[in-house]
Amino acid sequence: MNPRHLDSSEWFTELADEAGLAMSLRHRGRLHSEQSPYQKIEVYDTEGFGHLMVIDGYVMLSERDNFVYHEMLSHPVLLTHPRPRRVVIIGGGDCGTLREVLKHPEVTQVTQVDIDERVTRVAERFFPELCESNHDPRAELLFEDGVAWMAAAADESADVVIVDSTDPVGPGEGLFNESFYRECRRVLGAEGLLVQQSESPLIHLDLIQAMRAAMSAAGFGCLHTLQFPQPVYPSGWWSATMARARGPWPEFRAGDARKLRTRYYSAAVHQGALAMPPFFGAATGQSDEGSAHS
Ligand code: AG3
Repeated sequence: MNPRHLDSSEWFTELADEAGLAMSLRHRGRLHSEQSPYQKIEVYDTEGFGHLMVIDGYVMLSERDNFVYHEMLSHPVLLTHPRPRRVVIIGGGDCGTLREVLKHPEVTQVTQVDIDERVTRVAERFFPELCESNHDPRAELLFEDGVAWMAAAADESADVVIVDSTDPVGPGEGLFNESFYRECRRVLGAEGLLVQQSESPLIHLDLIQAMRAAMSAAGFGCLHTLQFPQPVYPSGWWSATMARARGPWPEFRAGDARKLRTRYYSAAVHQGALAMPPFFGAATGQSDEGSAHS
């Protein structure tokens, strides 16, 4: 069967207008739809990717492939920090990142700050496996504005900040600018590490450049973008950008990487993910050897 037109009662489509691109998943029905105080949250029962969460028309995660994104947002940065104890997650309300962070025995405290409690409640119902560690005594879930929370946090009170945000539109917009990064830099001190999901290296290169420029301007002198596949996001190719006040970039703890139970991440994948293609290096100045900065 090769339908010439996609019937919208059977297909969920995310439009990536900026690239003249659409991504569709066939589904058996919409399981949930609500307008929270902040955004529209939907869950579809897809044929090939299990449950699919969509916010304001943008795909957030699918049951089938979210492990790639959540592992790559968490493990590279945590294993680059020599001793990550205090971790802050901004966004991440589905709790998939939180679950990965809690796999690290050195972590003593994780504070997750998502503006929208409804995302977590919907995840508990439709993605229970992602929420299985939510009652870990090290985890604290706050439902507040992440920008305001960061501005009020004490100097040098976190070792790692993970920004698991939506796209830079709607409630996520304030998480992509210099003033937010400046607060992160203050809260992390000289040794701390920041990581943020940074969209597609192929179709959002301009956004990655702007984000890296804002991070540098905020005092993060040493940046590393890494890449991984994420089939349900537009283009299927995604990235995260790690930042630190200055070099040298620490060697990652490859021995500890080998002890983690993961499905995508490994020490070899970590190394490979840091090798960015020539067009990316030409646009950002990051070398493919994983040693350059902005
Ligand atoms: N964070 C969303 C990444 C951006 C997706 N963009 C898009 N579909 N256009 C996902 C949250 C998972 N914890």
